[in-house]
Amino acid sequence: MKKQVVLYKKLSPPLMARLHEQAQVTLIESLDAQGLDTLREALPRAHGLLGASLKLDAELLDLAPDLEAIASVSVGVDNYDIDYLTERRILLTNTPDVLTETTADTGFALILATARRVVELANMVRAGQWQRNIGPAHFGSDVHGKTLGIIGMGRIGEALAQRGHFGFGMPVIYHSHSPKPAVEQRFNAQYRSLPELLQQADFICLTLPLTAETEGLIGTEELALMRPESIFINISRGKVVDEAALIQALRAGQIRAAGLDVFEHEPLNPDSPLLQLNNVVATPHIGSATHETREAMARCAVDNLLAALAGERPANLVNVLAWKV
Ligand code: 8YV
Repeated sequence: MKKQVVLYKKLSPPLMARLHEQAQVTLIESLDAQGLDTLREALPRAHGLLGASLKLDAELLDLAPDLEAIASVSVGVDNYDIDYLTERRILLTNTPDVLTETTADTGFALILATARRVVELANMVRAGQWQRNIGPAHFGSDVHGKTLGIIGMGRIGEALAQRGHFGFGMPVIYHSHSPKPAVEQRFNAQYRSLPELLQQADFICLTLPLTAETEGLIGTEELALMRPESIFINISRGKVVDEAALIQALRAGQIRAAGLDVFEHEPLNPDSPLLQLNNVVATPHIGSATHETREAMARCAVDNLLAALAGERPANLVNVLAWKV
């Protein structure tokens, strides 16, 4: 008897075919109100779930008494109640590694776009306002040789350090749970306390997960430590930052600019004050959003789910305590 799998994210035809071979598949086409109703109707028979960007809490998962595994098409797992899942012995898997390089590329895209005012000046050209040679009023800031500060030295932080060190000759400083000797050796990176990093870095990049510990990590006090010429980059989660404090700091010129791929609430409200600021580059959570990487993530999630449903330990198990001993 095939296990019942509920998908709330569309997969490519090859991956759909692979799943259909191994499981009875229900696809939730979209996560609008109707889609969520369909999901609720499907949960009572579900053994496996696969998708992303949906808060799967106890209220929803209590509807799934036979659920064995959830395969998230993401590296971040802040939208899951991990203690609840572990208590119920529901395996949660994610897709690290396959998205590391692409997400670090996004981080550097924001560093360059924000420092060199690419979006603002490209829009000026598009609006037909390029009337004479560019002068100081339109100058940006150099990236090469500037100090790259990385908060959260995991896989993505390391990939960002690699780009800064080898690609742009940037001295790398970092703050993390604990010192990372291998990173220090590879990239000549130096550990700093959070206040020291905020005071010393020219580019301050958030690459850490959203947890109870990191929520609101960057607030008014932390922003006040940054220098007026510093640039703030967030490719982690929006709620790691007090967004109202960031807006205030940008408006007051406490920092030069911000490159943001994530926000407290997504999609970002079109009326957000962030979008009224020329020194903000805002992208719609495109961290891992390339054809190649999203396919690799989905493939990884399918591998994880099929392994879990077959009673095998999946490669990317998040809540290891849920694994039967
Ligand atoms: C996407 C991400 O939001 O992996 C994550 O944690 O934030 C991004 O890759 C996610 O993969 C949704 O598809």
